[in-house]
Amino acid sequence: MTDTNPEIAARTERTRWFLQDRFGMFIHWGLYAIPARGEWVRNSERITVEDYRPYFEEFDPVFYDPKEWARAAKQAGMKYAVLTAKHHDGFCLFDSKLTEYKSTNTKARRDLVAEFLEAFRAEGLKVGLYYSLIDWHHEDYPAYGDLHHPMRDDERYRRDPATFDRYLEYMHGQVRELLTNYGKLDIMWFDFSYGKMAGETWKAAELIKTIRSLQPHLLIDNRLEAGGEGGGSIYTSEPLPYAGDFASPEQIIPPAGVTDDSGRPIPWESCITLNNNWGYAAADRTYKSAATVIRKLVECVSKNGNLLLNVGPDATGRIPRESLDILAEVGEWMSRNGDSVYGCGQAEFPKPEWGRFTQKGNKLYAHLLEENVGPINLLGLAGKVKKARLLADGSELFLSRPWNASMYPDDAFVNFARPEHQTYPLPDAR
Ligand code: JFZ
Repeated sequence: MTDTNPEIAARTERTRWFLQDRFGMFIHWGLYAIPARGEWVRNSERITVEDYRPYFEEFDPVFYDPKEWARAAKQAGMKYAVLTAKHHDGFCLFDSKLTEYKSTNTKARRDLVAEFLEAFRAEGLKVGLYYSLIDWHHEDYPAYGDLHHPMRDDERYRRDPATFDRYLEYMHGQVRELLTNYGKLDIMWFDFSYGKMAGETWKAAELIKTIRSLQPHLLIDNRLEAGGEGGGSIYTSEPLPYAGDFASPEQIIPPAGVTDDSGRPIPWESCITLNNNWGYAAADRTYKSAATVIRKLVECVSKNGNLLLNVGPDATGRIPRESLDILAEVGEWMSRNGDSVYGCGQAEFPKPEWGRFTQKGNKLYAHLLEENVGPINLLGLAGKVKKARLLADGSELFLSRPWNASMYPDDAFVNFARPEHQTYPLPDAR
């Protein structure tokens, strides 16, 4: 199905792989791993450029081995990954010609982005880079030297738009570097817009022209126009050229998926942390269980969305043990049940009371999110199910008319059940 709107038709083409792959790894890593109180620490604790400097002098991630990260992602069943090439603190994990504030000038002496890309591509994963539009280190960025909540940057931008042009040159220049010197990228994840600091304030039309000319297939998120809460022309049937290819709800899964004002589905990706921080936070023990992560992934797919699950490597370059353990457990589930995630989307049947459906072609995947203690009803599916199998081990499930079917209108529902739950004779069970 092609769309008459060329922007939307192009988006549909570009996002095809993305909507198949469904599950990716977000990686927030930078100098803030040293104070280990989250990636906003410079702002939230009002740390001056000078007082933040020792982290740059000290940064020495001796255990950075992106091959290990890539293996953990792949083993978890993730198909792509997005690394913070630059976060709001302005520190660059790549060898930019446009700044001295970069990893190659630290004790690491390494282009961390280049190594990340090589390692993840080698595992067959698609690769993306996060690039912060906000920059607390650049002297022409409104917040420079006087950090307050950036929600008020736009007032200062209005007072002095001239110096801001120099920042834009820098920002556009770095995007050009990333898209020129690092081979084929799959995603650029810009972050983020707010108030006046949105769209054309970033010279977004020009930036997008550059991006599309350098790497036409590249996916971009919607944050050249929006923040984590949504908004922007991606939600209309006339998206602007810089509206982005997918919506990026943050820390929530939209209750009914994401559609535009004409009801057309919009590609989307929820980004969600494993504990309560994006950047490494040593004291944050609030890790989600693997079961919770799996449920969230299934919930996203059941609403046509993706899950970008975050890890925050520590200052030595290692993904925290807790995170690796969760990923391994998720991977164990994915190795058996990945067919119910990859290439799947919203089912043509409403959400059942006992869990979620995902669907791929004529296969309906029933995700039972409660203890399996007896037959499960498939309301509205009578006459529509040929057979049922347990995905994890391929074993046969029995389909039947329920014992009390007479209580319901003809053909209202069928049951499926494990053999051990068949406690009464079922003449037409198979
Ligand atoms: C942003 C970043 O600030 C954060 O550090 C992280 O990288 C996350 C993925 O993205 O988080 C936001 C973005 C926008 C809002 C709040 C947090 N917002 O619009 O309120």
